[in-house]
Formats: sequence, structure tokens, C-alpha cells
Amino acid sequence: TPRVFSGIQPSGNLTLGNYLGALKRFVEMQESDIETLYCVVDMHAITVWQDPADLRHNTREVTAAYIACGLDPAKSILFNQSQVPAHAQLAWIFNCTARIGWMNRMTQFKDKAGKNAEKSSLGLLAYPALMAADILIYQATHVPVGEDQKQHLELARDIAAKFNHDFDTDFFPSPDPLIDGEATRVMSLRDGTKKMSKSDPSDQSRITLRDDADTIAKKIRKAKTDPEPLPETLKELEGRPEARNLVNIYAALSGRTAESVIAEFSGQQFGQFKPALAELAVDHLAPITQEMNRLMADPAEIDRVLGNGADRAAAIAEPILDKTYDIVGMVRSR
Ligand code: AQP
Repeated sequence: TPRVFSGIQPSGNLTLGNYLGALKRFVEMQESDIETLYCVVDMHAITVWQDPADLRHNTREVTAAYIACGLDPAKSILFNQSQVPAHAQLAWIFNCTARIGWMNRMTQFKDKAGKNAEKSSLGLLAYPALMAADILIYQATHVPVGEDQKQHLELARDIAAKFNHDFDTDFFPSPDPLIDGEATRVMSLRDGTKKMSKSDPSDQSRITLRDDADTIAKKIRKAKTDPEPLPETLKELEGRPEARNLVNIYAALSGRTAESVIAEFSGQQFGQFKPALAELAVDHLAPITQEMNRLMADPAEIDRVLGNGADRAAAIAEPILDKTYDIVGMVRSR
């Protein structure tokens, strides 16, 4: 049976990249009949240092964003990772399935560890094994993610395949990444070759779900572009990553193709296009931000949603963990 799983790290302010690459698509998946689980992956967040008070706040804020974007806790299972211990338990098994060489090849590890790989946490290296466990502890078949997670998804498939091979079973499905839409990789507003990220040191590089209307408009007005007007075809945007990024964002927010956006604005300068984009972004994001703020006024209610979600998630995960332990040969006497 098909089952959708995905997650977001509570590691800072959610960006327009997280919204278009993940949140918006989570909501679309919920509208299908498929069972959907959406996790706030707090255990992933601590692979780099998180202040405890910030971690608590951000965990609740990602949950508020889930709900404000349209996820319904009665339809989707919304929970935080650390409240379902089976994620960590399966991750240990997968740490013993995956090879160190596989982890060393991950571009996200290389980017985040930088030159000082020896000083990064062991958890940062093992991150993709925990991610494989997040997905496979539910035997999830479909994982909506942004382009940057593609390599980790391939690794999850490799782990499932090696486990199945080692133990001569077909227990774990091979999860399919769902990477689609016009904004699978939203780029920084300051540098069209870098992805928009929560952890970029420059606040001007991203639009966040905490920004008010004026801030959004200002960031878009100041976004890096080039002096050329918008061309007639997408092909002519090659070599103009900043321009391409703004067109993609416009397309994704309006639910249109990048082709139709370029056709409409062709010949116009960014002085005309940017205000139209800013208006669209504000129309889209302001109600979400407002609803998030309303929900954040009642943290106890958010915690209740997470607790309920964790109970429902654990009810699916525990029998799968039991079966995994049996396959591996762990004695179960209780
Ligand atoms: N720029 C992006 N464009 C499209 N999708 C994106 N995602 C992240 N950035 C973009 C998608 O959002 C989901 C959650 O991401 P995450 O919280 O696991 O962290 P990340 O991918 O490492 O994203 P960030 O924002 O850059 O966080 P930090 O700075 O903490 O590492 C994923 O589906 C991701 O693809």
C-alpha cells in the first residue's frame, strides 16, 4: 500500500524554499487518499548545535507552519521524531547496514562539514541512515522532497536494498522521491547558484515564513538580478540563474508553468516584474504567517497535536520494528 512520509528540520526560520519544495507539496499529497505522515525531525536538527530553547520553539513553529499551510492533524499524522523512539532504533540497524564510504560521498555532509570534517558530529555523517530509518520505519513508498534531498533518497534506497539482500528478504520497499513542480530548488536571492537555506548567514538571501509584507517586498526588490529585460523563452534564461530563480518562484506560487510566466512578462524589466512577484508572494505567505502566529500563542495545543501524532505514528512503526528485529535475529522474550 502506498504511504507518504516527509520531514522538515526545526533548525531555524522556514524559508520560501522549504515552503515551495516541501510544505506546499505536503498539502497537495494530503488531498489524495494516500496515508500521509509529516515529521518535525528534531533528531536531525541536533546533528549541528541547537540551543535547547530555540529547538523547542522551532519544533513548535514548524508544527504551526504545517497546520497553517493546510495540513489537518485529523488527516495527516503530524509529530516530532524524538517522540517515536523506533526512528532511532531502526537507525542503529541501518548504521550497521550502510557503509562509511557511502556517507563520505554525500554532498550535504561535505557542504555542512566544510574543511573541518574531523570536528563535525558523528551524527552529521550518519544523518542519511537516520533519514532512511524515518522513511522505512513506516515502509513509506513516496517521499516528497526538494532537489537537494535527492542524493539522500538514493542512499535510503541503497540501504533498503542492502538490508533486503543481506537478510534475504523483501521487507523494505524502495521509496520513491517525489521531486516535482517549478521550484524544486529555490535559490538564494543574493546568489543564484546557491540554494536558499535556513542557515545562510545572510538574512537577505531568503524569504521566511516570519517575514511581514514589507520585509518580503523589500527583499524581492533588493534581490540580485541582471540589467537585461525578461526574454521571450526559458531557453534564453540560461546563464541568468537569478532571473531564472525569480521566474520559477513566480510560477510555483501562481501554480503556473515557467513558460507561461515568461510569455506574460517577456520584454519587461525587473523593475516591473519584481513588484508583481512581491505582491504574489505577500498574498500567498501573509495569511500563513498570520495563522502561524495565532497558533504559536497556544503552545500547549501544538504539543497536544504532536503527542497525538506520535501515538498514531508509533502504532504503525512498532510492529515494523519488531519484524525488523526478528529478521536481524534479536531475541524478543517479552
Ligand atoms: N531552497 C530549497 N528549494 C526547494 N526545496 C528546499 N528544501 C530546503 N531548501 C529548499 C526542502 O525543504 C525540506 C526540508 O528541508 P530540511 O529542513 O530538511 O533542511 P535542508 O534541506 O537542509 O534545508 P535548509 O532550509 O537549507 O536547512 P538548513 O539550512 O538547516 O540545512 C526538504 O524536502 C528540502 O528538500
